[in-house]
Amino acid sequence: MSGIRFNEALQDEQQDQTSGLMRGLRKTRDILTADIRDLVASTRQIDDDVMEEIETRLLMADVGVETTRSVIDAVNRGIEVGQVSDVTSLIRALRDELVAKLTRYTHRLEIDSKHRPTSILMVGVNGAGKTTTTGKLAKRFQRQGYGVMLAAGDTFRAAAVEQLEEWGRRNHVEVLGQGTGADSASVSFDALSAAKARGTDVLIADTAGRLHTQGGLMDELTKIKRVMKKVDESAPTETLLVVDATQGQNALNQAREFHRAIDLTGLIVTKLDGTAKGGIIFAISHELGLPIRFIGVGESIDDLKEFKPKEFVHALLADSDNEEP
Ligand SMILES: Nc1nc2c(ncn2[C@@H]2O[C@H](COP(=O)(O)OP(=O)(O)OP(=O)(O)O)[C@@H](O)[C@H]2O)c(=O)[nH]1
Ligand SMILES: [Mg+2]
Repeated sequence: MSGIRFNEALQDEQQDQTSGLMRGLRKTRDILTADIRDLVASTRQIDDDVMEEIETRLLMADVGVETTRSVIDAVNRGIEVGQVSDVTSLIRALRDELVAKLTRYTHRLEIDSKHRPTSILMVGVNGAGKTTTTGKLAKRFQRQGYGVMLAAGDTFRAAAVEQLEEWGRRNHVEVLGQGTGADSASVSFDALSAAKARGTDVLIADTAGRLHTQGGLMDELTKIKRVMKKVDESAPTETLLVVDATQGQNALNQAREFHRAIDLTGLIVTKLDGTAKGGIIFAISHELGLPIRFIGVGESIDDLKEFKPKEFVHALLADSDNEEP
């Protein structure tokens, strides 16, 4: 990215955050609220049929049974006491309830400059978006002024190391690796040692994709964590599961199993742009109680957004007739 574009990107970050989210969450929004005004207009009131339709849509968007039930109950109470009486107040009530479901999960990923490096271990199934998200995160931290180093811990897939190294060369981010076939734990150990010795702010370690059902490969992640602790007892600072939102309920299973096996500290949910089931965010948060750190809403670098419940919900439930989210 050129210097000028870089500056523009910084200036436009807030705007991008909003418009990128709107674009990225379009498919889910279409299911949830695209024609909600028509729906209410056809019955001229917010009655049981309207609420049932909204309930169905929340379920279709994979929000999850419990969360949907609780949101619908709360909105129904609003209708009873007259707080919800038209489409605008209906959308507002839905938003408030949905935001409330997520606000427990808002902790930001903090970089502690007094304790270098903050180490981030990226894990997840094949193709979830670990490597591209590692790159996007590295750029993000660099923009914020932090020194970043990457560990090419996917030593399994042919060309994975070269892929990351090439990316690092183009983006001026140092990548430490030992080539395909090397021991991933040893790569992470060496990279963390180097980052610590040099006082680098952030080390991000990529890993090979694996299924949560592959016991041996899950053990390898435990080993990676163990050897990182030999360098720094508190490492890895973050163990982030990258899940692909288009996998719906399967993403939820992965989150559950990875958390059980290796104690996650948070999640990154990618490819929300490719699914109408963006509600999976609610189900994952509800069930795991883990913070969602970032969300991916597209393939470009700016499409990795910090997860902010209010912005997220507003982008899902835009009241298109009269406002920006
Ligand atoms: N549309 C969209 N595509 C994404 C997003 N995040 C990642 N991708 C794409 O998903 C594909 C797989 O990404 P990778 O980063 O290679 O996934 P990975 O988890 O490293 O895969 P393995 O190393 O094979 O396990 C790439 O084509 C990415 O561009 C996103 O938020 N939206
Ligand atoms: Mg990868």
